[in-house]
Amino acid sequence: MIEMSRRAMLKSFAAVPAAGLAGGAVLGMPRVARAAEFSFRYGNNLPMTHPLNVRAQQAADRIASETNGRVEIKIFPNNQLGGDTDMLSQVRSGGITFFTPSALVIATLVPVAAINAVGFAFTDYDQVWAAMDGKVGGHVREAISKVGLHAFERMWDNGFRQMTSGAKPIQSAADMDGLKIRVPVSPLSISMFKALSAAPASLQFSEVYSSLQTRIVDAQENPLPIIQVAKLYEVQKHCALSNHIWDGFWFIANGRAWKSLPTDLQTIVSRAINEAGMQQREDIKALNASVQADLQSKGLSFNATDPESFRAKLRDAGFYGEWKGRFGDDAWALLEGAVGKLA
Ligand code: X2X
Repeated sequence: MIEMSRRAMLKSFAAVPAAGLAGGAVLGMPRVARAAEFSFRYGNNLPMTHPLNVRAQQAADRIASETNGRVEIKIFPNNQLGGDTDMLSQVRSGGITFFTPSALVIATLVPVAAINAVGFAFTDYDQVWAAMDGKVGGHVREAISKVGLHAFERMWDNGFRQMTSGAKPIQSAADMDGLKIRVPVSPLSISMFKALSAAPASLQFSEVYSSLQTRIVDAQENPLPIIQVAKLYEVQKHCALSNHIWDGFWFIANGRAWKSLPTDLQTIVSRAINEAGMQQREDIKALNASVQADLQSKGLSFNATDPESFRAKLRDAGFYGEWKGRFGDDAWALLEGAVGKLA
């Protein structure tokens, strides 16, 4: 019920032309700022404090200034417009113009987008950015364009995902047995955690804190900066440094809205968003150096894991073979070209 009425409201918003919202100067009234020619809404699932939103806001300010106010981007952070699944359908319909889904999430629409999230594929950031700024990323962007969305060139960093739990620490693959763990709404995540004998549950990010608090699940997995900004240390005790998936956000735009922008404005918007993405990567890199100490001081206890036990279990369960088949030989060859032989 609530979902329905919210959607109806969003639709009616989207139908109002930008010029209709601001109103011109009325005789005898103070001058009202001129309405932007292109007024865009950008939704995402993270709090304003995450580097993604800090840098996106700077990009929006830069775009407003470099276009002399012709392009305005308003950010709706923190799932204000609904969860990832809602925002993905809104960006397709044009209800919102921009969205930054994780690769795991956009993969529900563009399956090959999950290729960077194959378990234990990447060992470090040099490998990650060479692949995502190179052929692997190019292949994914091409697939995204086929569903009517525009993906900007530079992917933004979410990070290497780590596992947190409440009851007991996770040290090796054996500890995954039957573990109720929240994962994003993504077929690859479900497949991977099932292959590890866990009991994964797909939940929107907006549900993670409360599902841990009410013990619907006992564990979750996310990069440390997310665990920090979403305060997941308040509802989790242990953190296993598993580095099991590298995850990033694609900055995407509704294809029709993007094409409606004159090329000079497209150039300004692309440059601002891509450069903000590069700075956001540096922010996460800097955070990665300090975030563990901060989380420890807030009561989360950390342990290392035995990565080979996880890889062996995934191999034995046929995980790599299955996903090679699902992504296709071409995409898989690009991934293996970046990280070495996997299956
Ligand atoms: O939902 C998550 O776990 C998050 C925030 O990492 C994603 O966007 C996939």
